[in-house]
Amino acid sequence: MNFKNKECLLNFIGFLFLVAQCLSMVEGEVHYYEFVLAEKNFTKLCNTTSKLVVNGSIPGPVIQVHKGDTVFVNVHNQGYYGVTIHWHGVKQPRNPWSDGPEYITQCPIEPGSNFTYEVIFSTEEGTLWWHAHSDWTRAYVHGAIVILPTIGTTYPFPKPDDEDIIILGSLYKANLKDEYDFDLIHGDNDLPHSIAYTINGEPGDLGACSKETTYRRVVDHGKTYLLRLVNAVVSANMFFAIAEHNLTIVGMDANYIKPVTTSYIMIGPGQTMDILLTANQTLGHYYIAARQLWSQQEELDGFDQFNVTAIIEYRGNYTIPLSPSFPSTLPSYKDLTAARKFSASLFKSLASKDHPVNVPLNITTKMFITVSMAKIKCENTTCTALEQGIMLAASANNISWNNPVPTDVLLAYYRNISGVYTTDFPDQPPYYYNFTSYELPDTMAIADLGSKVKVLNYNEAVEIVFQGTNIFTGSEYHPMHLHGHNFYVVGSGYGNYNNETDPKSFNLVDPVVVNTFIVPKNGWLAIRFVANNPGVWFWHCHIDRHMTWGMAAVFIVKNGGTTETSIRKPPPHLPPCKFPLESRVQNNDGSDGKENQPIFI
Ligand SMILES: [Cu+2]
Repeated sequence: MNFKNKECLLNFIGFLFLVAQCLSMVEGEVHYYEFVLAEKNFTKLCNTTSKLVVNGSIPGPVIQVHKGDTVFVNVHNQGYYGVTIHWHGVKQPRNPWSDGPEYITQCPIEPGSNFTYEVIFSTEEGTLWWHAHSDWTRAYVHGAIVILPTIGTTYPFPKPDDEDIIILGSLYKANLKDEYDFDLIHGDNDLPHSIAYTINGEPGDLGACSKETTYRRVVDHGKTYLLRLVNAVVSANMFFAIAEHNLTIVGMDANYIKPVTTSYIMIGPGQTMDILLTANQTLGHYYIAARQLWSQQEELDGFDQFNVTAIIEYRGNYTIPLSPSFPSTLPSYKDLTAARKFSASLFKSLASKDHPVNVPLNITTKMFITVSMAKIKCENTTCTALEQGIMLAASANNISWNNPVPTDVLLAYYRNISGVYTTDFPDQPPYYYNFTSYELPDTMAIADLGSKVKVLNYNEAVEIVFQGTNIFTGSEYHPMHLHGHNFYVVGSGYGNYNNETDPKSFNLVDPVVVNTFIVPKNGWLAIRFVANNPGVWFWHCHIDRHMTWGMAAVFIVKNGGTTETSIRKPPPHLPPCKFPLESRVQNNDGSDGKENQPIFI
């Protein structure tokens, strides 16, 4: 073989190698997990109660993959009620069958049965999480998803020396499922309240009987750690800080961002953040701490005021302090100024060659959606009464989402079953008013209960402005979550959205790409995305109190006309739907004569 032929052959081998690498990037690896859901006794805060968990632990197992991999998770339900699992932030191209929200894309996996989810990763890289998506079971049924860069690539920041997962969670007093079911039927419109927060399942030093089990992380001086922070709390936005250490946020919702260095973090339920922590302080013990942001009525104090802690311990020879230092930078519960700092403008995408930004510029569908507390008239049905014939609710464009009967939306759509949902979710609220006023008439609060979906054509370029309202003086920070897509956060502000002046300040250059973002209290949030994932996709406030009350709706993204742009075939053995489903408007015992109590919304 002469030199030229040799060179040709080498080029050809190189080409084959490149093709193989490209194919492996598309295909990714395949992983298999077994999740066993079962009740187990846990002793927390001096009390022993049974909780439904996955594989015996809170949080449950970590799913670790590389970008573009596929995971099969076989979920065996050995509990005593039906459950579904959602892979939060995984876009699942063409595969809504494995997305998980109950009565939206599937019916619950009944006790004694199992269902295998196929979780398809595509562009996600960083940290996401999985959780139950049926009633509030997710309180203890959740875990982290770690998505490492594709083999042969690396982070867009210096490689950390080590990493750790920090999951914020909630604790409830008794059996949460029983409490939730009871409250839905008898609860005078209230829903369960947590009694404490947790870090990796533990309340920490400040909780009764909890000191022994506080989560501890040993660090070496001078090293940098990647903390994968997940807010799995059921119903609260959280402040988070580490004593005497700055935090550098480098990723949100499995997308990299331009680094933001801060002394505290605000994180909504559903959100995830990748944070760099450099152990550069005096050798010692330092508290990691978190507490709730209370953004509702200032005068109410009955919320969960628990301060959850974990500890960072430096390795080395030094006198161990009696107590670790507590972060002085952790904002207090009602510090709305501290919350304001965490607006959309703080975060920017990398917008680089390797991590490009493609914000849709020619919008084909514009929606203006009020997210609001609400009330529903239910004279002709039975419901838990706020006053005679009125039920407390939450709404989007004055529609309060109600799970459909007798089957889930996806199956009804796929099989053309009529009467399950309607396609009239409105593009705007029924009336315009001063949404953020302090005196709003109750008539603005009236919502319709419905299973109304919005149908989008394939590749529709969508802009949504979510407008928070102050109905029932109940405005607060709403973390809105979209299934099946990521979206660009192009703008955000306080007060009423102005459709002439506010778009001028939109960031169309390097906005963050996320699956969840917070609509500020008495403010608005503008997002954009391309509806390029055919399927049925839930969107909702990730504060579960609000989701349960109906601050939710569904997008149906139609097929694009080719196999590659159409929903995949359903997997075998979808969990069957049983009738009747749980609903907020049945089994009412009527007014029990109790005085109306302050309600936390
Ligand atoms: Cu909300």
